[in-house]
Amino acid sequence: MISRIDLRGTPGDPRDLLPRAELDIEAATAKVRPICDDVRHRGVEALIELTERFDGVRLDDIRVPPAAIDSALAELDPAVRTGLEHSIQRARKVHADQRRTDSVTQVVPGGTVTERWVPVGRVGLYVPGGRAVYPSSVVMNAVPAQEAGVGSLAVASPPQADFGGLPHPTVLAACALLGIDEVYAVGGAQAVAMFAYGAGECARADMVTGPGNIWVAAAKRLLKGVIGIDAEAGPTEIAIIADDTADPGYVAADLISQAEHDVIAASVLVTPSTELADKVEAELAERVPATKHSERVAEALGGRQSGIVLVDDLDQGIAAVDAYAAEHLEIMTADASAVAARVRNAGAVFVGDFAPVSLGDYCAGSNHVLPTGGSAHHSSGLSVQTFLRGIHVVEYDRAALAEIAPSVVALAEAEDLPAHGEAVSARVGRTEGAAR
Ligand code: HSO
Ligand code: ZN
Repeated sequence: MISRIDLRGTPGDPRDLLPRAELDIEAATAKVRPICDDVRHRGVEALIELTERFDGVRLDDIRVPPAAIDSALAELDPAVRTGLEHSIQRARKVHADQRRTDSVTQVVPGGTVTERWVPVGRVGLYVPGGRAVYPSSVVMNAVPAQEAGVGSLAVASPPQADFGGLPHPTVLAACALLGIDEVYAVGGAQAVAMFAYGAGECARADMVTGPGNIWVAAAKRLLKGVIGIDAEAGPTEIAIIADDTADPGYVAADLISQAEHDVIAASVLVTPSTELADKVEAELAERVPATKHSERVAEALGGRQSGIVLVDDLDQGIAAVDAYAAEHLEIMTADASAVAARVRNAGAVFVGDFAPVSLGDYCAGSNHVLPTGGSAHHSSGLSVQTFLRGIHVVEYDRAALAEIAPSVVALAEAEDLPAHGEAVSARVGRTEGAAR
């Protein structure tokens, strides 16, 4: 059911040989454009109409009453509440350590550059509804924003007819635990437009983050520039590099765990051991039919985006996972920490037998919003840094400016921008280009 890709004896860049699905967001942007324009021009009225059309719920008001958020928490299953509390506590611990202190560099006597880290003012957090209701993603988006010091944080999530026209109650309860009381019952592309342009009570935001379906991704791509966005999230991925010391039951369980998200989720095992590959296949054959979402899992594992990749040795295996740049990479080899230290490209790395991806999805303290589709080659997951801007503050006195003036003037002249040089000469007197 899962295919095999044999890289043995084929040195070189394996990037094109590795399985990966592609999502066509471009095609969706044409459909999303009129929706965004409508929200821009007609505000709340448009949001109410679009919500009725797409979610089948007629809203009186887009804002979720704070009392509904409180009662969702009061009615939450205590075990889920404890789980969310653990998730929040651990994520806070890790993300608090990511806060940045300003750096002050004295470039020369009388000349300093300070890098001042300033949080984004207002952030809109999108939380999907429907099949993929992830209160854990509320935690993973809200905690870094809060730890960065974002002053205003609002959530949008589609209303659900089954829940009295409110967003999913566990999402509301997560908001309550995180201290978020500004929640809108709006979903899809129209929610992104609401944050980008503002509508009624919802003031425009500086940035929108959070997962979503293809329409949400298309709206983010379209409105990027009007509003800041996080990275575009594609289908989830797990890659596992494992040798013959790995437990095939653990490997199979973890491949299944991420395949459970979506029929287009990717589960990839990279191994130099055909024996392990055989054992993992046998485990999959046993476990897949028994798992709750077996059809979805079987389709994901059988898709061309998933596979077992055979390599000559761990060196080639590391080269392969580096080329793939998985959202999540598990390492189940002898001396897993040493192998982990050699990995260059991955959204997050999970080391050894007792750090499965699902720990990271909920309660490791790490963030689960991670780069997909190979973007781990150049990007990182969500963090406090995502919600900060570094502002350079430049302070020079007259003597420090005079000292460097010839260089500024020379560079300005070289670029045929003499007025740039004159702005310096006006302060410190005429200079003759770089002399020393
Ligand atoms: N594995 C997903 C996150 C998630 N898992 C949410 C369960 N809930 C993408 O990193
Ligand atoms: Zn997951």
